[in-house]
Amino acid sequence: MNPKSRRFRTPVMRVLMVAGMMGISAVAEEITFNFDGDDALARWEIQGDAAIGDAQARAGKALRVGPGARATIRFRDSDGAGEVKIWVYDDGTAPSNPKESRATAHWGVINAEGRILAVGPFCAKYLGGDKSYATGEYTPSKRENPVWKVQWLGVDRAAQWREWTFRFDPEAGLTILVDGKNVNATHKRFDWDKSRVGGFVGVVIAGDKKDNESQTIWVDDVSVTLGEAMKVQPEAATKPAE
Ligand SMILES: [Ca+2]
Repeated sequence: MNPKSRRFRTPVMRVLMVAGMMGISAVAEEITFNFDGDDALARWEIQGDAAIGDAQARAGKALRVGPGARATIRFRDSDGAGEVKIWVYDDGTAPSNPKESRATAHWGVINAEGRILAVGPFCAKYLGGDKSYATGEYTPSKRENPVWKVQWLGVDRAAQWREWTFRFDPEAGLTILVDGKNVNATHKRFDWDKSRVGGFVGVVIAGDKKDNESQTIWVDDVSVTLGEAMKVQPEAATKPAE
């Protein structure tokens, strides 16, 4: 940090402290990851074949997530509101039988109890994972599979960089957007009331199932804004777990 930016930062922090003491919520900080620096994965928990690379990136380098890999980052201990934006490059690779159930690559949020809500080209007999995306939801520690709780989004796959947004508004709940457009803009596809992820603590990017038909995805420019506690919860979260 150069001396000029240090001088700038101190008064800003004082303002935030005063705001906090007065009970005014401070302006939320945006945390960004461009995966370009040597320490780009310092805060991430990496399992399996996920690493920084430059074969595919929006700018500079990107996070390559191979089959069976997982990259996780947590920002707080309890669930809250806020917004997660993830740029993903999905080259469109699909298994030969897309009607066979498959936990494909996926990206999304994780809550305090370790439950994940993510988007991916999930495959099942009632989905079209070779052509489009769905949400999936699961708790890995309970040996659940994301395709057991899927919601078809009606968003076509295309081999290009796309921005996926998970916006948890404390009063309006979760909205999922792709390239800035609400997936529910024309038809209600995603029903948050069916989810048990009522807020988030972090971000998860998971690789495809590991076999001879696997794909690798690329992630760049992840940005996270942490908000206050959620004031509303999805209906499913108010009921006992199945
Ligand atoms: Ca980058």
